[in-house]
Amino acid sequence: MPANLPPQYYEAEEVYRNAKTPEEKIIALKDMLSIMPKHKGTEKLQAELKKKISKLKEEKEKKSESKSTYNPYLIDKEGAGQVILLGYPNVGKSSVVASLSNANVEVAKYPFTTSLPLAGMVAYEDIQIQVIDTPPLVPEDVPGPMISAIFHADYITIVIDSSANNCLEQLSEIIDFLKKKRLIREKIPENQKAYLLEDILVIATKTDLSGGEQNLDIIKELYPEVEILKISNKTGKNLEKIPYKLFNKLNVIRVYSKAPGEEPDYDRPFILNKGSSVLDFAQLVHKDFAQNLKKARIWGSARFDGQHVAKDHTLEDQDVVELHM
Ligand SMILES: Nc1nc2c(ncn2[C@@H]2O[C@H](COP(=O)(O)OP(=O)(O)OP(=O)(O)O)[C@@H](O)[C@H]2O)c(=O)[nH]1
Ligand SMILES: [Mg+2]
Repeated sequence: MPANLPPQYYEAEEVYRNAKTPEEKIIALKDMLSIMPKHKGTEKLQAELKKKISKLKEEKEKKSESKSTYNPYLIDKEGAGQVILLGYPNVGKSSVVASLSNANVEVAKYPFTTSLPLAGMVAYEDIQIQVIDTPPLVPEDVPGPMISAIFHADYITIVIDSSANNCLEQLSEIIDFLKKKRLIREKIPENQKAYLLEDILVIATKTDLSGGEQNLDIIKELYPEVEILKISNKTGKNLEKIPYKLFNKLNVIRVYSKAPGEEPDYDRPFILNKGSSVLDFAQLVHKDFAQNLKKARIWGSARFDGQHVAKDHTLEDQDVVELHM
């Protein structure tokens, strides 16, 4: 029986052939699999693709376990989430990380100052967000390990220099690059990491210099869906807004645990994905809790404090939860 594959299948196959990293290959293979019509004629091909995906996943795991293939671009996650800053040379990526954290990043007048990614911890209320300063992104020549680092992060932020003549290009080229890598998409496929264009926060630096307003007006016209935060590392304008914006974009909530008869433990918020349930929280606290969970009480988003809730109750940011085994 002929497979009768649609043209989108061959587009995804092309992406697969050009992929440099296992992450990109897995995405392309998953696309091929979801595009492929499911019938007798494609069964063999489906099985082949699934086998390739699991082999790539295995390879990736082995690689991350072995120290010999240590990739300095892949930074272990810490805090409530990992945000990677992407941008052209000299736009002020390192300056943003320096402004917001204690990280020892290098800032200089000339381009290509940063040669390897470096993490800074940025405080937002009672949590820390990990923000990664990166070497400049030149879309036509991005090293494989950097691509892996972009896939590894929980969220992407594009940094542009509002005062630069090529300000528009700084944004459009990176958006096109991320689209090519299937990281910006029009629809997010199930079980795949990708972002809608309107999810992306753009940080426009150097708004203390002239020419920026005009550049950003053009960008707003061409990319009305993109959120642009205008900042200045020099005057400090709007820097204080960044931590909250990033927290929001990470789509996580903070939940505090409370033992029966005791005060809540506000020192150690648990971080969960938005939409998580009481059971998800119990699993994070301890797997025994999850297995033996009888009931839970919550303070915060519930209608009244100490309300009894079911295991599937959806938690909100800053809820306090008391688990009963
Ligand atoms: N006036 C002004 N200068 C800035 C601002 N942000 C950064 N700069 C300057 O721009 C230059 C480049 O800043 P960096 O933070 O090193 O830029 P980068 O994007 O990390 O550069 P690479 O590591 O080379 O990619 C430095 O001279 C900074 O002082 C800003 O908001 N206003
Ligand atoms: Mg830098």
